[in-house]
Amino acid sequence: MAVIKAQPFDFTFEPSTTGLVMIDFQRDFMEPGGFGETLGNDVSLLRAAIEPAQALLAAFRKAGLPVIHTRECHRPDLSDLPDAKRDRGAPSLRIGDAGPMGRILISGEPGADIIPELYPIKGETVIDKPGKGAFYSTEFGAVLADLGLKQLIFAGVTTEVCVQTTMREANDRGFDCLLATDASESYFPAFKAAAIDMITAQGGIVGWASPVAQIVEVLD
Ligand code: TIU
Repeated sequence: MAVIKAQPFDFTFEPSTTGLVMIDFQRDFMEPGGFGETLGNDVSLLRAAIEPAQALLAAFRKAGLPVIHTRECHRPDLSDLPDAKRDRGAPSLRIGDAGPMGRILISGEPGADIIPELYPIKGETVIDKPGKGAFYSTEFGAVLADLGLKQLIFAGVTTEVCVQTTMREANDRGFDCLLATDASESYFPAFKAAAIDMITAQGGIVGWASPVAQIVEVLD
């Protein structure tokens, strides 16, 4: 067993049953002209997570441990897009509309793909998901079971939306979940801080949190 210094207490894990989950590091959230910006957000805020996430990804690859990437996106025919999701709010472009990086949040379009800085390599699984959580309507749970994983380390965007939702779903399914705090960002810094507090309060009610440096040190 290995131990990472974390909040609210040490995260003890078996490396051979631990995987890295990289949530939605997509151009649509991280670059101008994508879904995040259509919702009125300053997407530059998310870029602080890139360098720490690169360090975490490199450490997992070096250790030969599994990496799973997710992408929030929908089928080109929108058959997996609920009206409630498409019609919510007043975005400048809706999901499926044509934007500068192709159709917003549609599978196969440039905007829905992962940013080049964190692009998956051969052997890494990529899960396309129509919801905020990675388990809903995907093969994510089956992939984790096939890999025999019990502990999951999370990076990704945005902290309080897709990352926290997936951590909560994984926690309910019996996984020990650790958030790599600086490898995750939000359009709302206060929400990121609150999400970390929510995850770790009450004796780690959803899981643990630790900066990348403390995780990488143990994987080395
Ligand atoms: N809007 C926002 O903060 N997030 C999302 O819509 N999806 C993800 O978090 N990936």
